[in-house]
Amino acid sequence: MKIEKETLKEKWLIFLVLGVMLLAYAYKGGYLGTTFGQFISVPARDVTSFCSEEKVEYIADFKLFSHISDLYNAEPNRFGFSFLCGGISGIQCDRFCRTDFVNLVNNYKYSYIVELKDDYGHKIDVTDRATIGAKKGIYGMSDSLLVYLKGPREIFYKLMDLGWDEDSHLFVYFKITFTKVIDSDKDGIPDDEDLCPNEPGIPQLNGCPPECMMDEDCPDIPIENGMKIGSCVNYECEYTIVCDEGYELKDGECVKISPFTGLITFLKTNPIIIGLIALVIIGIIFYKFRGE
Ligand SMILES: [Ca+2]
Repeated sequence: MKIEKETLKEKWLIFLVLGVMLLAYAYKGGYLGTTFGQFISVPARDVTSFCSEEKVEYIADFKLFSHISDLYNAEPNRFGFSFLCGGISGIQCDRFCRTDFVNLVNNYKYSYIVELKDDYGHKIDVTDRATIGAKKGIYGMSDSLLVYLKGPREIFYKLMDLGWDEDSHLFVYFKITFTKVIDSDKDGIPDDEDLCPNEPGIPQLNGCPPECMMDEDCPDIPIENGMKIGSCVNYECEYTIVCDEGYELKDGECVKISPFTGLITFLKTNPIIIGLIALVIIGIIFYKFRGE
């Protein structure tokens, strides 16, 4: 019984420590102020945000705690920045537009630029090495937007090559713009990629509506002495005219086949036979002249 009571005490202690940590976090307004691993939390005061339903933008321009040489020596294999939106006081969420970062990353289009700078205003653009991600916290707490830099060791080599002062502080500037994907006709193809933004369509036609999806969508049409047979080719109806028996297609119409038509067609398509007949005729003429 005695042991159980002591365990209970320790549990309370854990809750107390957690409570103090959470309060400290809430008080600081989304600023954890430490680096854990090679992840650096951006102080909330250093992030400005612009929010509307169509567009959400975050801009941060802040000084890292480390000197360039510290980060260089740390040999980080992953390095990034995050800013957090805490759910305790709500203050942090107000600052970041009460936005769900995971929803933003998954459902909005985004573009960003990331730059590293030193005390003297030298800067390099590392946008092509940056990746954006989002993490959902527990019960809306510590939801974070993450900016990763890939291959940071190479980046720091590059800084040294550029003659940056090892004792200089490292600054980071980033600007992330999320733009809502607007799909007016709700066909799954966003307006800016949709050739027919106000008519529901299909991806194969860049968002334009298809004329047909299968042959049944292109019914056959009876015409005089024949039939227009419809078939669906590349989402458009194509028609072939088939004439009734005894009729042939001429200038888009079915006309009666003349008695000689068959013979002429036969001769046209069999040049060898024409050649043989010609030879026979020539032969007969020669034979006749020879006799005279
Ligand atoms: Ca659309």
